[in-house]
Amino acid sequence: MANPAARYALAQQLIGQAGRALRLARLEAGEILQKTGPQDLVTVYDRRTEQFFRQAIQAAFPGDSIVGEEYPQAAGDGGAVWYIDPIDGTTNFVNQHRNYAISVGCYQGGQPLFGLVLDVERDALFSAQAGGGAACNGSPIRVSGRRQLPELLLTTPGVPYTFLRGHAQQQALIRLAGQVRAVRSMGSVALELCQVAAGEADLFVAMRSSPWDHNAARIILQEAGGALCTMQGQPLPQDGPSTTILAANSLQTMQMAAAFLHGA
Ligand code: 2AM
Ligand code: CA
Repeated sequence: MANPAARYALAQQLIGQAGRALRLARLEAGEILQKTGPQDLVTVYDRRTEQFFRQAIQAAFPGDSIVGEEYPQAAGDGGAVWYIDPIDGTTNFVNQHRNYAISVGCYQGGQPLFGLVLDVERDALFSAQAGGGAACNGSPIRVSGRRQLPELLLTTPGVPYTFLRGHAQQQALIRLAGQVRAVRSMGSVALELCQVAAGEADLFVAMRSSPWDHNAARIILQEAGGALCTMQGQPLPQDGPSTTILAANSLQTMQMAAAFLHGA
């Protein structure tokens, strides 16, 4: 069995160090690169931060696997699996220097061990260990108790993908946007899921999210009392390619939203 406490302590130490370094970062023009186009950026800081985590984790736990956004998976030999997004919300990092996160999730044998999401510029560390509830900077957090559609705040990280591009739920999502209290978009899967966990948002939809984007925050959301699934109502896979997400402040709200999206 893994040693969750030692891994959790290492993750806390590394995320603190990496956050301090990113707060000091001042991007130069040549340090911003396009991955697939102008809406898909990577910076030298994404790569440097992920290498920092990889080297420290591999040194401490050589049997662990690491799944990160910027480098190919490092396959271990049966230890824990780490999901690392060195910067979630890279576009915000580039244009705002705020509203971006470092996301570190750790699993063993398909079971969650812990999740850490650092809102870097607010220095707000969202955390959860399996079965231990969720916290922000050590203070417990909890989902909201809102249940009625007209009182819900909906967030979505990618407005064009959610509302503008054609997909099976597009029209239903546009109708949903017209019935909830408000729609917000911060542009970070991890931070928006943590907003639901903290009761600051009630419903979340994403048309694409990768394991490193959501595997830390999903533990935090579930420990805070929330629920999540794919847009098709299936359990969110731990691995694999990009997926849709429907997340909510409770199972009840999630089921209500799923029924709305599928015309029930
Ligand atoms: P990133 O900043 O780590 O790239 C912005 O819409 C949100 O969606 C961010 O959390 C962003 O993560 C994520 N995202 C951006 N491109 C993505 C893609 N191709 N697949 C999955 N998630 C993506
Ligand atoms: Ca990223």
